[in-house]
Amino acid sequence: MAFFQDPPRLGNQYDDDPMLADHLARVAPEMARAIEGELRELGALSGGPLREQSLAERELEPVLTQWDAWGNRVDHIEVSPLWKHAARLAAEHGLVAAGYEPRFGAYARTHQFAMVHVIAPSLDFYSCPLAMTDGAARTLTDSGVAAVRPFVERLTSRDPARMWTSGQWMTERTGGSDVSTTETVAKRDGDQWRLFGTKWFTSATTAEMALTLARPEGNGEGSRGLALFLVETRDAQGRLRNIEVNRLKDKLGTRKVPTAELTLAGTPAMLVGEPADGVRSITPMLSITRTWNSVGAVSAMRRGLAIARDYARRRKAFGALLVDKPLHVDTLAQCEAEYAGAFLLAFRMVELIGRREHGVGSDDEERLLRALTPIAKLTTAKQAVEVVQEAGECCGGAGYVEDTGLPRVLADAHVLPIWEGTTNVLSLDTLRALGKGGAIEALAAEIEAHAALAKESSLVAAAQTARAARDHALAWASSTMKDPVRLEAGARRLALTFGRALELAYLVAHAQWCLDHGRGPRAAAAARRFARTAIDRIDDLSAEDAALLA
Ligand code: MFK
Repeated sequence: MAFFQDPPRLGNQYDDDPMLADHLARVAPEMARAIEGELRELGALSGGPLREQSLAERELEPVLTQWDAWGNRVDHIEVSPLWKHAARLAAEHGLVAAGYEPRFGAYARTHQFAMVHVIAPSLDFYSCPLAMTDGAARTLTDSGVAAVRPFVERLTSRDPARMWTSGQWMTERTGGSDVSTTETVAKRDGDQWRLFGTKWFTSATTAEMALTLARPEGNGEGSRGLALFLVETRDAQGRLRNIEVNRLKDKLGTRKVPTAELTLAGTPAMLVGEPADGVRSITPMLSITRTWNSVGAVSAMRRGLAIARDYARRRKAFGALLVDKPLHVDTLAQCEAEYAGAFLLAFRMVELIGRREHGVGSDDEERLLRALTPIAKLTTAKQAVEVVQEAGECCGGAGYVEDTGLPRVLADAHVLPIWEGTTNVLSLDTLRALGKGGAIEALAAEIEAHAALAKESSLVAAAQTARAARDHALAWASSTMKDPVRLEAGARRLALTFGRALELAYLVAHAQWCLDHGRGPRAAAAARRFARTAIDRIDDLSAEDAALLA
């Protein structure tokens, strides 16, 4: 009888992994009980029909039709059936709205992102437009401009017929990182403005609106001369409003996301706030999308591990199941520990956003959150690429064959360290955040507060490792403060050290709680394993490093 490998299968993506349930039970037990049914429902969809639909539609990518048969410019983008389904599901389950609803008070964001964590890996990256929609809702709300309220109501609606999504058009040919060089010009036209320019990376171009930056005519150079604008993409007849879609990007991953190059040829736009300081005005968008990126990284790791773990229980080699092979166990255990640490870092950030948005966060928490956002984004994105790569490798050659669906998980994960700010840009943003008074102290205290919760001896030892990495980072930062070249060169290592020290401290606290509450030894094993990996990444640029580039 010829051998055929049993393919990996997914179960309920909520029940399958204790991490989310344990976390919710620890931080918000009442809410955990209230939303369990909803999460289980999403978990069944995520592990079952949605995943099957995603696999079945693997080759259905967005199609841009620029002209109709009669020579009219139409620029219609047809997205996949799963994307249309995802739009309805996102509205009905409140994947954006839940973050703005009063039901769970300061835990509204935890509720929202718990759902996102469970469902996102089966939505073919529909999380991209949802992230920007959430970011736009936050940015417009924070602007305090009354005229934008109807748009916020649309973005946070649970009615699929009313809910809008928003794009974020920031990147131009001059760059996605240095936004200050934006070339798009805004000209006054009566009561409104018109935008002229090219947007080079506009994801989810099918959105009904977008937030964008442009330079009002006569403004000076640099980011202070930019302003924030809201664009409604279509008129009442559904025609694009002086927007041309030049091309869809041919990307490595996120191929279901219609990412386009656009020309704005007199596009009507509403100024949001003052006609200047647009970068500062759009920063709430950046903070929210970076949070989505972190949760997306964690849920991508979870999906990779769910597949690899199931495969290890089905695949026999050299006379035994992979799950019984010590080297395979060693590989997967490391991935599980990375996932657990990343999960707690991302969801702590989520918790702090909820506290801030409900007015219960302290000033120290505010400073902490500002620093945690770039640190969590850059740390979890790098972890996701590594873990998802290992998970694919755990499936051998099958992990490299497109119609298993496995390479897609890896290709998609590669966007995480790039999208919404690269690792280096976020490392520099970490320096910017830590440069504000009290931020570094708030970060150090956060690590201490969680490390101090350890009681079990091996967790106490793990907590010491987190403290030692933190103290080395603090000492390096203080000795480097007056040396901008050294500081910049070490910024990534500093951010990663803080990121990993935070993850370890959170793991220790979570593991102790799990031991105390009969939730098993799994989290403690993750904490101990994580403590044995490189937490402290502090090092200096050497004089000979530049020679490597010569
Ligand atoms: C899913 C499908 C994906 C498809 C493929 C996608 C591929 C990639 C496509 C992309 O291009 S994504 C890229 C998106 N772009 C970014 O995320 C921007 C990255 N760059 C940065 O984040 C820069 O740090 C930044 C543009 C913000 C630098 O701008 P500036 O103007 O040089 O910074 P400046 O002058 O330091 O900051 C201006 C103000 O904003 C300051 O406030 P004040 O005026 O009150 O002093 C800053 O403190 C504030 N600020 C800057 N960053 C902040 C912030 N405030 C809060 N949080 C932040 N992160």
